[in-house]
Amino acid sequence: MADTVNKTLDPRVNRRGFLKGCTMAAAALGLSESMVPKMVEAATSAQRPPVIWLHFQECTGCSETLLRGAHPDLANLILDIISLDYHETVMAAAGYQAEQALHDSMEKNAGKYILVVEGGIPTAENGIHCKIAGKTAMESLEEVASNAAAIIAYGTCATFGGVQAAKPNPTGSVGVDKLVHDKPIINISGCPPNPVNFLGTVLHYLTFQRLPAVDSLKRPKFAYGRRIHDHCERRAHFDEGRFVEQFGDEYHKLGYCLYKVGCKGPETFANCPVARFNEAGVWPVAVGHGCIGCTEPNFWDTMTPFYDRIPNVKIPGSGIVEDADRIGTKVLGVTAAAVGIHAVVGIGKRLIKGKSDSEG
Ligand code: FSX
Ligand code: SF4
Ligand code: F3S
Repeated sequence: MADTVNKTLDPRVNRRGFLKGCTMAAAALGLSESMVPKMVEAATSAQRPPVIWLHFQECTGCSETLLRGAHPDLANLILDIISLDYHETVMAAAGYQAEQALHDSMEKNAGKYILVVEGGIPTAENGIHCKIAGKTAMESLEEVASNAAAIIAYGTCATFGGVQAAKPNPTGSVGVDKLVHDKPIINISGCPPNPVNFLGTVLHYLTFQRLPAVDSLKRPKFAYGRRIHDHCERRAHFDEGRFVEQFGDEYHKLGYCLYKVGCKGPETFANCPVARFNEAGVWPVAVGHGCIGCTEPNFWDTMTPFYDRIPNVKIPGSGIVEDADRIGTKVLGVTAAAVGIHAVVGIGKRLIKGKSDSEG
């Protein structure tokens, strides 16, 4: 069945992409240069972990972001290091055949498979708002989670309920950890989440045989340990009081800080400014839109209105650097992080070059 799933996807996986993906994940994990070969070794092991991927209440943007063509190397790397036994939106099988695949994998890999959950789980009225193959999402989750080795809740819907949980949450949507209490669970939030964080989590699991360290919301610290605002490329503008007053104004064109047009970066924990999205290396703030806080619980309620500024964040005097030393330290911190990730990408390029040289 893993082959069936993989055959439906772009087969363009190659050594260059493989090393590049491992290097990106190592950089995201904050690992030193010496760990990259160990991760590559773990990723190329013959023992690919079986993965069962369930979909509940969601828009499927999480899978789309992970599998679509902007970064085929990344998608293929993920599909190369795991054995994707069941994934409703990409598997070729349907109906009873698909159900059989699910049960075969659960039986064969009992206690060993990773369960990935995408989407919120409706609990109101005994969960009737989402049914697949005659079972409610609550029943499917309970059944498949019971024999999982670990669970990755992928996306803000699976981690915190997501858009369906916005007030008044008519279906009683919740994240996985509200229903499953006896398994290791990691929350990779974001609407959608960054595939680099999924890859980093899986590679960490393969390399160290355990999930990475998490914060109080079960999010991996390597990805959610810092506020967006603390490593944003527009932070120097914030510190010096240079703000976009409205979208399209001259300050917007100059790339000033988006705080006044609603950026929620000061209250949002994620690595978007460093991990970025797609091969183009962009993220919301880089293309001129504020962060809407999509990695935080209940952001549809707590971060709205999206275009209003967050109250109670101190805005420095316009154009005045109040504390040059403090600001200099912060800017240096951002720069150091950026230099760090580029340095590790450079290591990857050297590894690729070394491999090519030795092959050729
Ligand atoms: Fe939710 Fe994912 Fe947002 Fe969409 O499946 S996190 S609505 S991007 O797709 O679950
Ligand atoms: Fe960046 Fe937003 Fe913070 Fe401004 S408010 S520095 S745009 S994260
Ligand atoms: Fe989401 Fe903000 Fe990143 S909206 S994608 S956490 S910049």
